[in-house]
Parts: sequence; structure tokens; C-alpha cells
Amino acid sequence: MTKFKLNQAELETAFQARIDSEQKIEPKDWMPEGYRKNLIRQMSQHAHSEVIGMQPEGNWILRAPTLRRKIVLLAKVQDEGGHGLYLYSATETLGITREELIDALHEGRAKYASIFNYPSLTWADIGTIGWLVDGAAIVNQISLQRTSYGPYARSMVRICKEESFHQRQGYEALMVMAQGSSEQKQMAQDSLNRWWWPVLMMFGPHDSESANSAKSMKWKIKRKSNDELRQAFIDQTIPQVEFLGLTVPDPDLKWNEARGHYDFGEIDWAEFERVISGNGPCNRQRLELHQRVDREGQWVRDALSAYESKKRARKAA
Ligand code: BYC
Repeated sequence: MTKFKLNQAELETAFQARIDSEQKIEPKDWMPEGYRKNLIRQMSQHAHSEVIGMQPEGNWILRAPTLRRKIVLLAKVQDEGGHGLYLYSATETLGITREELIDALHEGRAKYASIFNYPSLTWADIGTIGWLVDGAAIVNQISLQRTSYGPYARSMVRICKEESFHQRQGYEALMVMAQGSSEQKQMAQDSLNRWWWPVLMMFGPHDSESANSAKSMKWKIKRKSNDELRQAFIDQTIPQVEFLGLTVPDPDLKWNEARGHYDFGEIDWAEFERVISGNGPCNRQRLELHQRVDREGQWVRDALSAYESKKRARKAA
């Protein structure tokens, strides 16, 4: 039988045909270099976000108001660490090591979600993070369950289940405060005021400004656009805000009957740019803690690899 070798253009056409017919791409399949690089970028930034995202909540584990709240928060923060681990493992299937990914984070070559550069100042912020930050993450990640790369899509299924528990525990914590004393209600409102706009920034720049979207949509890495997801999040969240008896800090927010969606005000994109380029309120602190913990854990990784090489040497002997 004659074997034909496909040239680059034919390989790309066959690859796109697989994407268009909704087949998942798996680690050993041929893929264009741009697809691989773009996935490494997005997936590793997603993994970094999960791990750096443990910091604002970790800040409150020792100060949770009751034992029940503390247990729930501890479990949630551990889940986020787990999400980071699935996502690093899924990224490694693209032929890059965990060490390279972490170096890129530490050297400022890889980003993580802008939202985690804001401080968690009060207990109400823990409710708000669960409700809104995890809520926004779910809206985005539900669509990523259908992403074209198999390991990424499968990791999203489990992550979404856990995020859904996170969202509910946050909303429940905030509901208790919103129905509590006037000071507690004020604390909940103040928290919503500070987090609302940064949460809307989680979905990224407008579609017209989104450098990666065209490629990512063509390859079905992204299934919905930044603006579509942001709108879906606002539409589903406003009734929840109203149920709590709170208000969002946006004078332009109003229901648009003709569009069937809420209209809303313009995001402060200058603030977004500042935060994603390293100059947000907590960027330095977040990265320094990650670097310190990484240095302090080096001996554990050294011990593990020394043990592994000893085992291998013994087996070979
Ligand atoms: N923050 O071309 P664009 C969680 C960057 S964690 C920072 O539209 P793309 C949780 C973007 O990277 C869940 N950077 O990008 C954890 C790009 O720069 P580069 C986090 C942002 O990729 C703990 C540039 O701006 N979820 O739930 O097409 C506790 C232009 O943007 C942001 C994910 O990571 C941002 N918000 O679309 C609690 C979801 N937005 O890379 C909760 C996975 C944009 O070219 N990621 N940039 O240097 C995605 O879905 C997409 O990457 C995005 C951006 C929608 C975020």
C-alpha cells in the first residue's frame, strides 16, 4: 500500500475540518504550532489564576466568623488549588513543563486573572468572591467545556461542578449579611461596590480589542466571545442582586426591552490595562508570595526527584 505524506497546508485543512466537525483534538494528534502556543497561553494563565486566586480568600481562613464558615472556606480554597493542578497537568500534555510555566509567571511573561490583584478587605468580600468571581468564572468555563482541546474540555467539566458549589456558598454567605444588621448590610453593599467593575473586567477586553479572539474562535478554543459572556453574566446576576436588596454601582444599568438584555456603563479600561500590566493594587504582593512559597518548597521537589532517581537506579542495577 502506498503511504501519502500530507504537506503543511493539507495538514492544516484536515485539522480545521476536524475542528469544524466538533471532533476533540487530543495530545498526540497533529496540530498547528499556533494552536498549541495559543492553548498553552490560555490554559497556563487559567492555571495560574486558580492558584494565585487562592490568596485573597486564604487571607480570611484564620478569621472566618464561625467554624462552619471556616470549614467551607478551607474546602473551597483547596478546590482552587486542585483546579490549578488539573490545568497544569492538562497544559503539560502540550509538551511544556510545569517549571517552564511557573518561570513564565514569575518573570511576568504569563498573566493571571486581573481580579486577583484586588484586596479582600472584609468578610463580606469572601461572600462576594464566591458569588461574583466564581459566578463569572462559571459563565466562562461552561462555554469552555466545549473547547476543542480534549484535556482542557474534560478538566472544565469537573471544575464547573465545584465552581457551582463555590458560587452558592458565596451567595448564601452574602444573603445572611444582606438580611442581617444594618452594618452587615452596609458591609455587603460596600463589597459589591468594590468588586462589581473588576468582576466585569474578568471577561477581557471588548471583542473589537481582543487580540486572540479571532484565532481562538476559528479553532474553537473559545466558544463564546468576551462581550457575549459578559452580557450573559450581567443578565443572570442582576436578579440575584435585586433579591439581596443591594444595588450595583452603575447608574447606566437598565433593562433594555428591545434587546432583551441589560444595558450597562463603560468599564474603566485604563484601570484594566494597569492591572494586567502589573500595576494593580496587589500585583506585587501576589507574585512575591507565590515566588517565596515556590522557593521554600524547592527542597520537597528536590527530595522527590532524588528519591525517584534512586529508585530508577536500583531498578536498573
Ligand atoms: N485578566 O485577546 P484577549 C477562578 C489578557 S480562576 C488578565 O481577549 P483571550 C477562581 C489576555 O490574556 C478562573 N488578563 O484574550 C480562582 C491577553 O493577553 P496575552 C479564571 C486578561 O485569551 C480562585 C490580553 O488581555 N478563568 O475562577 O482571548 C478563586 C487580550 O485579551 C484578562 C480563566 O482563566 C483578565 N481578566 O480572552 C476564585 C478563563 N482578560 O495572553 C475563583 C480562561 C484578558 O495575549 N481564559 N486578558 O498576553 C479565558 O477564557 C480567556 O483567556 C479570557 C481572555 C476570556 C480571560
